[in-house]
Amino acid sequence: MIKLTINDKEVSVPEGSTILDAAKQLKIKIPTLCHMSLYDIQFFNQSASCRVCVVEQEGRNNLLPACATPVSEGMKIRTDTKKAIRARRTIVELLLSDHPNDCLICAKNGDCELQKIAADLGIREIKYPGEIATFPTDNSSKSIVRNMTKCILCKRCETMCSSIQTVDVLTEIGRGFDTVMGAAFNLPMDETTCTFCGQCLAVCPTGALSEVNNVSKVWDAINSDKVVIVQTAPAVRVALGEEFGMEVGSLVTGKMVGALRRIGFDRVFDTDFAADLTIIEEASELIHRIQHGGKLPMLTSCCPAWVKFFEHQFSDMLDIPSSCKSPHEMFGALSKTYFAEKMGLKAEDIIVVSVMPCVAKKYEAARPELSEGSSSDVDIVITTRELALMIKEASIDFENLDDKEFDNPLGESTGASVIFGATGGVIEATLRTAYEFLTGKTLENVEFSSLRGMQGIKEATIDINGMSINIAVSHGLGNARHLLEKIRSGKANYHAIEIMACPGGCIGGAGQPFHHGDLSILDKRMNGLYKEDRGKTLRKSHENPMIKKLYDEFLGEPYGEKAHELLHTTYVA
Ligand code: HC1
Ligand code: SF4
Repeated sequence: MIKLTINDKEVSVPEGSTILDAAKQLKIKIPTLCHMSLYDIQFFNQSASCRVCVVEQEGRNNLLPACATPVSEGMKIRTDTKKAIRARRTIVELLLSDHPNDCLICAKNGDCELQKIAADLGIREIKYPGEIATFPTDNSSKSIVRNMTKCILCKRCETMCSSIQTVDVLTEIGRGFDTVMGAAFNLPMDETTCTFCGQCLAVCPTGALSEVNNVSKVWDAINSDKVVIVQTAPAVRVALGEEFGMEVGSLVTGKMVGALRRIGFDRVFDTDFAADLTIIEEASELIHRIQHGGKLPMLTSCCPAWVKFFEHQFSDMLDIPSSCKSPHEMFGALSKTYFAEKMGLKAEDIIVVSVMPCVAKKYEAARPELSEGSSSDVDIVITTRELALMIKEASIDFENLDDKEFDNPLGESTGASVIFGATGGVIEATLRTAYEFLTGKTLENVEFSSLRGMQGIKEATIDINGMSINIAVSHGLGNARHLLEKIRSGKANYHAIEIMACPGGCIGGAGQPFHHGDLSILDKRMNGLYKEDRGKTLRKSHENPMIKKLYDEFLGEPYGEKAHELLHTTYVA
């Protein structure tokens, strides 16, 4: 242990700790901007590029960046000297001198860390006005807007994209005043191997990276003469409340339905219904592969960023992911066929809006494979944050709304579908059904605890009728790469694998209220989903009566011809 003092207070910290770590232990606040530590310091950004965290060390003239300076024995640090405070202020003033001041209309207004630090330091003028490095905005993708005029070169996005997601798209390019974070050759985002997971924008401290905002498209749809139906993803209901100051992890399903109705959607349905359907198709596919010598392991395919990742990085293995469309895409396909028929409508009379915790779903909805003729299965995707904006715009008093129920026939769901939103949930839901399909017996204990939690890669062997089924779960694309490389080299012997691109699964999606890698927030959201599962009478997808009706009335056999036509897809290298 290393002993030092900060502001005359003594502290001992492990060797290799930084001054910032030691200050945290003493509960001494040092402002930071570029620094980021995620998931209990499993990952951190230590570029020390902004220097906002400078402190003074007794006996030295130069200031030290607290986030990147290791402690040493006997150090005497002061965080509150005139010199340190003045330097911090000047640094922020210089950052502001090269930053547009359109805060009122910025995508990150209210969530911007530069805005906050400027406010905390009481900055009220642009002290060094002059030329601002200006770059064209990259609007090429359906998911992410890249506005480098707002970039402060903190490199958090690069750390996220390279160290955690291992996609390596974003890096520093250019020199001097022309430096930006971008892809090689400054290619537009939609021409790169970016997965649109959006985790870079979730950690961007300013509005340099933000999601494509589709709110006005939804208002236009609502004000049109089309029938506008909305579906909500499992993870939205345990995070939306945070945008209204409610306790983290609050389950707001009923209020969310009420708000969507007040906004003016013609039908309020649940992606969970389609998640139950996905389970029937995915469990049937898994059983088919096991019984007919098909390709194993089977990988889940509901996460679009993960799909794009394997299409780019593991194109030699395109036969292992399940051919199932993701639940919200299955929902879209059914809305424009099954629901349309029931209502006597044509597909083009219907607009399907998805509310998702994810920004990659925006890109997914535009994939040509996921449409029928000129009609996309899903027309518009908004995130949890965008839905919160709409609720605020409509002046709905969210917290005091009465609980309402989803509409039917696409609103009924079981507990199995709700847990899709947490890492491990999809495979747990699949097992609940596969077990009963394969054995014909009732599964008494439906909770597979070894598949739950935030461990990067989870493994379990489940006995089904004397057969050992090997399962793996990973979340975060770096962990996914690790698993995929094991499979490619023949070192893994799994039957089924669930992969989600975002740490924590969809509860940690880039469209959720910003969680800054705080594990306690992800835990609470996860627990909210497990609570909803436990509260349901039906907890296995194949018990959903509306799904049974759907097969009887419309689809025929699970994994049959019509199901293939509407609910399955293909991948491209
Ligand atoms: Fe997800 Fe899914 S769980 S991908 O994480 O399979 O986004 O919540 O909607 O489609 O159901 C996201 C969440 C979501 C799909 C489902
Ligand atoms: Fe990298 Fe994901 Fe950002 Fe794309 S969206 S640049 S893959 S972190």
